[in-house]
Amino acid sequence: MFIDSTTIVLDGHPVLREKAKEVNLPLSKENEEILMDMITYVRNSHDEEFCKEYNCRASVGIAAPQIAIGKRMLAVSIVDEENGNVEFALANPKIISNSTQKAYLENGEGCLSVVPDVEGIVPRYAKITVRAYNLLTDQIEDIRLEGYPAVVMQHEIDHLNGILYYDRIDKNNPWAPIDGALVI
Ligand code: K1U
Ligand code: NI
Repeated sequence: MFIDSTTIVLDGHPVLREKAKEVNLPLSKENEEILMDMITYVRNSHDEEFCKEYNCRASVGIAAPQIAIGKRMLAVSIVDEENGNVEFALANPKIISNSTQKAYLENGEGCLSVVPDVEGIVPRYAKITVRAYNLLTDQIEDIRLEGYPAVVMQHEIDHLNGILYYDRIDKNNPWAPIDGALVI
């Protein structure tokens, strides 16, 4: 399936509020293809020409419910020249541990399925360990993440649980800083 902006469902679509279902491992050919198409979309979205042609928004991740597929699969591709690129194509990801310290992006988050952006601080864990099958390595891995990649991963895992980032914003005080949190 070729994914472009027309494939992505927007807030209001019921699949975005459902709990996605675990997939069988090893992945079926069909699920392997969906997950490869998801990581390809995120990689492509870093390319200005691609985004112009397919009217897409640059992104660092996508979760299967965003393409109306209620399965526990997500893709992340973060280009970081200083610390190296971070890429995952995961099935059945589960946060198995987290720091007590919180973290948040100082300018808030965005989402391909939420237009326009909702402003405010989105509290996340500063560090997490995720256990998942990674299609890019063909292995079940324990993945330790901190800072920005940890925030992105939590945003994508939220999609698998029917949660959108604005659910986590304090409605009464959207920009209230969080004591002791890592500000990214
Ligand atoms: O899941 C999604 O809707 C994609 C979303 C992921 C995300 C954004 C912000 C914080 C956590 C997770 C996006 O990628 S929105 C676009 C974006 O953040 C971005 C795009 C290009 C370069 C850098 C960031
Ligand atoms: Ni999102």
